[in-house]
Amino acid sequence: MRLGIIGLPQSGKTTIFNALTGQNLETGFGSGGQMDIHTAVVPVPDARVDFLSSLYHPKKTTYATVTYKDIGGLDTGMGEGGLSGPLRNELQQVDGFVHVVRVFEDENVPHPQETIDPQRDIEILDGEFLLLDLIAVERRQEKLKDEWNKKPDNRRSIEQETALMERLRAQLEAERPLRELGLTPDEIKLVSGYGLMTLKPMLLVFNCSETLVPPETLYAGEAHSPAHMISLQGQVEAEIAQLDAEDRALFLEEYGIQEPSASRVIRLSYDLMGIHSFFTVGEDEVRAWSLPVGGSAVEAAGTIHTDLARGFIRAEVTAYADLHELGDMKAVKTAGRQRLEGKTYVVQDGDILTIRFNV
Ligand SMILES: Nc1nc2c(ncn2[C@@H]2O[C@H](COP(=O)(O)OP(=O)(O)OP(=O)(O)O)[C@@H](O)[C@H]2O)c(=O)[nH]1
Ligand SMILES: [Mg+2]
Repeated sequence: MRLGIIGLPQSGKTTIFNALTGQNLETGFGSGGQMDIHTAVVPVPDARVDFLSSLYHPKKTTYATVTYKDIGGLDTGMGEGGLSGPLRNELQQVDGFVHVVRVFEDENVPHPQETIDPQRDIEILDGEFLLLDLIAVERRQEKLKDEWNKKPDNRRSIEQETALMERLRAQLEAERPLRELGLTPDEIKLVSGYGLMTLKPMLLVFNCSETLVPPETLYAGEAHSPAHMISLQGQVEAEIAQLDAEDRALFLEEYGIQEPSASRVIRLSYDLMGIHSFFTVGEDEVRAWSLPVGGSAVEAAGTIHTDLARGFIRAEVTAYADLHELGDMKAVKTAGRQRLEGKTYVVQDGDILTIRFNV
């Protein structure tokens, strides 16, 4: 899963990229309209993995991961559909967005709109994406008209897609993001080649100064749900991420912080993507794997190895909560809480799986 960190110039994207990834890229330079991209793979913090690891003492512990891309340079033409081709291309390739919105006041850091106004900034970027999508949908509609004349044999599928495009267009003209439409998997597949921006999930991250301001007071629009917003202190978080484990623990204790906001952002952005985790356990490795919500046991097996899907017989399934409650796998089995499931079983978040297979 790849998430693009985006936002207006000087909103703190690179600062928050550093906070999420533990990197130490220079901030404050200003990309000056140039495309400027950094990438890092980040483990998703998960207390369940920590517990499993303490239970099995494996040689290796592997967390689920997300990839963050700090995508700088979204300034020229913003709000006018004027993003450059290469930049648009980068944006189209990520699976979702982390939109960094500036809340912090600092007269040494210029704001492209001069004043601090989070709601306005969100609307500028949303407006840009709505416009890009509208252009893409209109272009596709033109193409479909052509095809109707050129390919009479395909008229059925052309008609279906034309109806879908009409729905998309109506939504965009009402200035609403496409992600709200709740398209079916088939419909999503149909439009997947068009790089539609507002179809991708988006997390709003409000970058505050010394005092945290709750998201609800910063954004009153309807295009984003409160569940997909979070406030943090970018600079403090970036500093925490530079500390080693021991110093970090001391720092958090001193300030009475349960966990860094960066960890919550990582988990939120993982959840936002419509994926969840199942686990495999053993002496060699305790590992979290990502699976789309609704994925089946055989799909989970295939995520581990294609052979496991090909030769799938049964999955031994234990709910994480049962293992956590009963303390070890033997007790789980004795209590009759381990199940054998077939290929079509819908894997639940936190399931511990052992695949029985034969190839
Ligand atoms: N006071 C304060 N300054 C911040 C905070 N976050 C970032 N800054 C400063 O704001 C400036 C811009 O931060 P960057 O992280 O470089 O912003 P950016 O969005 O990556 O900027 P571009 O890539 O140029 O668009 C830097 O000087 C940061 O030190 C914050 O939470 N508080
Ligand atoms: Mg930057």
